[in-house]
Amino acid sequence: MEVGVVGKPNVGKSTLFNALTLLDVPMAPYPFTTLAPHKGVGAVRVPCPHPEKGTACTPGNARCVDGTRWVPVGLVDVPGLVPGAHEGKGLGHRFLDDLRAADGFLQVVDASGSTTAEGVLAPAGSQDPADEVQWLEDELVAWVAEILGRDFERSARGVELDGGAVEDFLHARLTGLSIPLAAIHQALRAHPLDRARPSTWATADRVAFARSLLRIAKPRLVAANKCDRSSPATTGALAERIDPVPLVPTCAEAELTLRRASRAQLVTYRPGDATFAERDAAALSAPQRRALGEIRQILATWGSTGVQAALESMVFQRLRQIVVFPVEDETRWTDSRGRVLPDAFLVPADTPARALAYRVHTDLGEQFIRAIDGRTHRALAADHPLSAGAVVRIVARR
Ligand SMILES: Nc1nc2c(ncn2[C@@H]2O[C@H](COP(=O)(O)OP(=O)(O)OP(=O)(O)O)[C@@H](O)[C@H]2O)c(=O)[nH]1
Ligand SMILES: [Mg+2]
Repeated sequence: MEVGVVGKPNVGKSTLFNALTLLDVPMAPYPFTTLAPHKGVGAVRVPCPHPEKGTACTPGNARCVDGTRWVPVGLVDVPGLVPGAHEGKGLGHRFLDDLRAADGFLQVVDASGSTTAEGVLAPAGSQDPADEVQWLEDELVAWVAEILGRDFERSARGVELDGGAVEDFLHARLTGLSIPLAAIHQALRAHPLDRARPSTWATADRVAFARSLLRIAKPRLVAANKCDRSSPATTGALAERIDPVPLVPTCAEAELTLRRASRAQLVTYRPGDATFAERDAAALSAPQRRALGEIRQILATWGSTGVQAALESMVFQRLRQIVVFPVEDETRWTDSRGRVLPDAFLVPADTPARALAYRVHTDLGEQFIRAIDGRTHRALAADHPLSAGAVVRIVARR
């Protein structure tokens, strides 16, 4: 699972990325601070089932803090895009290829309306963030249409001659974009295109197809950042105007400060929380105390910094992921070495039991006999859809 952090320059993408990953990529109040893509790992929260067994767990990939599992999610921070990037404006489209593997896009906008389309600071409220939600989609569409369109006519004629399926042809052209074949079928249904003669498709047809495909296969969520300089009424109105793209107000700067202060043991704070506590008031400098006071105000207004909520909304609602716990002993919920609930896997909601087996190991998928529900101890067939929080043993031929 990987989420791309995208948007125009100077809106706080790297700040949000640093907050989620606790990495240290450069941030600055001017455009094009980020010049190359950065990868990192954030995490989403789910309840850990270990209390049901009355024992502690032995997490391997996803740490457990006070009964909450933090399940890793890949993140990519890319340089800012400007309108016309597909024609080479700004840094152009050069780095979009680093988003090929992204399953969805977290678009950061400046909710305070104080950054121009090129990322230059302007008076608050002078810019309309709804505009960039629209043009960013156009840029992403142009990117996909361009990948699709490379030498299109000639290749399309080849498929027509061979009598191949147009879906397979399109899928092959978009390999690397991690788009499932089913999404291509769905996007094609949305357009009355001549499937037998793809070579006759005009550029506009490919663009329309790319737009549907992106909406289906790469969900987007808007982080209305710098909300500390906006108001709930303003972000609420923005949310209505960009509907159906969902919006979460965020203050990336506050989240980054809190996470770093927590790492430095200055405060007790868990990402997503509505409050934090100073650990040793005497250890704080006057500016630190002032900054924390301002953050307290932000939390009081908004309920949280929104950063953790934005990532979780992306992963759980937009990408429809759930977390499941594969085990080897369905009674004790352990692996072969006796570790309790060692793994927590993100999988699409309703993943069939056998698909989870493949995720654990190809052999386990191929030799699959049945799965066993760790709570009911009932056998589950290969196509049984798993639900959130399931503890599952896979039984395979050996
Ligand atoms: N007030 C406020 N400022 C913020 C917030 N998040 C980020 N900033 C500031 O916005 C400026 C730009 O932040 P970056 O994270 O570098 O922005 P970016 O989108 O990565 O910019 P590019 O890499 O140039 O595209 C910095 O001065 C940040 O401190 C926020 O939530 N509130
Ligand atoms: Mg940046």
